[in-house]
Amino acid sequence: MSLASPIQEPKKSAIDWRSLRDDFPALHQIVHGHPLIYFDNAATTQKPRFVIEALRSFYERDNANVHRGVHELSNRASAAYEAARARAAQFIRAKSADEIVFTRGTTEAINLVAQSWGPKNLRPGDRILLTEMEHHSNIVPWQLLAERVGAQLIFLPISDDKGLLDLNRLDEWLTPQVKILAITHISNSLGTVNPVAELCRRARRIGAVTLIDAAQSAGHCPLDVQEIGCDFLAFSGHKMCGPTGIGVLYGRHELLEAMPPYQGGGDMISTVDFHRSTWNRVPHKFEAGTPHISGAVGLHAAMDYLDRIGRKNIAQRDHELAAYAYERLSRLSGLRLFGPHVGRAGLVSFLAADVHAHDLVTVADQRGIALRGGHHCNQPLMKQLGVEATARASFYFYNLEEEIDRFVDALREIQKFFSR
Ligand code: 7TS
Repeated sequence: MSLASPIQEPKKSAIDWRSLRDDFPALHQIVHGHPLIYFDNAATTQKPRFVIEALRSFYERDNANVHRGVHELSNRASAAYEAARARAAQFIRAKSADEIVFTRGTTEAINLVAQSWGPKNLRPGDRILLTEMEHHSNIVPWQLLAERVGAQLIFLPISDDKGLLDLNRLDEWLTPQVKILAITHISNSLGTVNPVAELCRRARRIGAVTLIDAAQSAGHCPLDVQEIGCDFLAFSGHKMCGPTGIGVLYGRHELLEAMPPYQGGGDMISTVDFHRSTWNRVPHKFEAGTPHISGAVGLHAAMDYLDRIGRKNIAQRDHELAAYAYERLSRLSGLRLFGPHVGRAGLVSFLAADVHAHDLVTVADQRGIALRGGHHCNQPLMKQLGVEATARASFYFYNLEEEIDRFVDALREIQKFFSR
């Protein structure tokens, strides 16, 4: 499919996933003598020409700083930057563009909440509720906050290798001391899709604030912050066909309004005196210094690109690829698979007997297959699973079943080689 022919809500068969690959220049290359198979999409996705062209066009025509000039180029850059904000609001169905703060990515968005909302709202003895499957980016900012204010971190346990949260026991953790629940929507190691709307609903009942880490979901399924009922939501552009260095913090307006600035300088002020300053209105209060203007422009293009394919279709494609990979891998002997059997997001995490995850991905790389091996910034989760690392293949809509076949064949050969 090309972007010249936008598709609204096509049925499964209406999308020619193979021809979509033509939109991605990086997919068509030879690596170590083999056609590239890019299965590291949970780390970052490849970029379509549509996004690359948007960046090029911005730098060739409209490049200027935002919100300060009165000249034509500055006006164009400002308009493009604010259009991206409005598009991001629409993308996650926020009520207003003022609820969208541009950040460097998910990690910075979570740090912003922890450092700005946290100290004002947490007292010694209060609790921060996370889950055992969080990425370090949704653990370490809360550890820094807990140390600063004397709060305590607690973790919702996962069941077992299937990696589901035990909602029957949620009330044991959701006590009145819990002031914030911060959870991942999709686990980057297990592929678990958490029932975030249900979790937010239950947290709200005890008056806790909620934050959703949507790093792995924003580019993979429709997101509606009003339906989820969260207070904050964070995502990164680079994991959804957009550029690196740009991300979004969604925050409910009244919460953002009550929060102090995160960093000082640049456009976040209203007035500055030698000893005192006053703040710009939300969301500019949280955007100190020259922002990543081209990043916002590229993210805008990425959101348009994804919505022309349809995020429902992308979610379905993710499920198809993951189910196919899971089914093929589960027929190999000596393989331990992590995460849910069904309803998984588009990735598989596994360990092969006799082969360290790092060796496995190194040999796979020699066959042109890009996997990831390691703790995936989930060290506490790895400890819970009783492993040091896993190998991971993470898919996006441009991957094909035949790439999974080639990957499974390579895996079989690698197993044979290491078991000698
Ligand atoms: N949260 C989750 C669930 C993630 O998977 C990641 C990155 C982040 C937060 C951080 O995102 P960033 O854009 O701010 O860096 N996950 C991965 C991964 O799985 N492999 O490399 C990065």
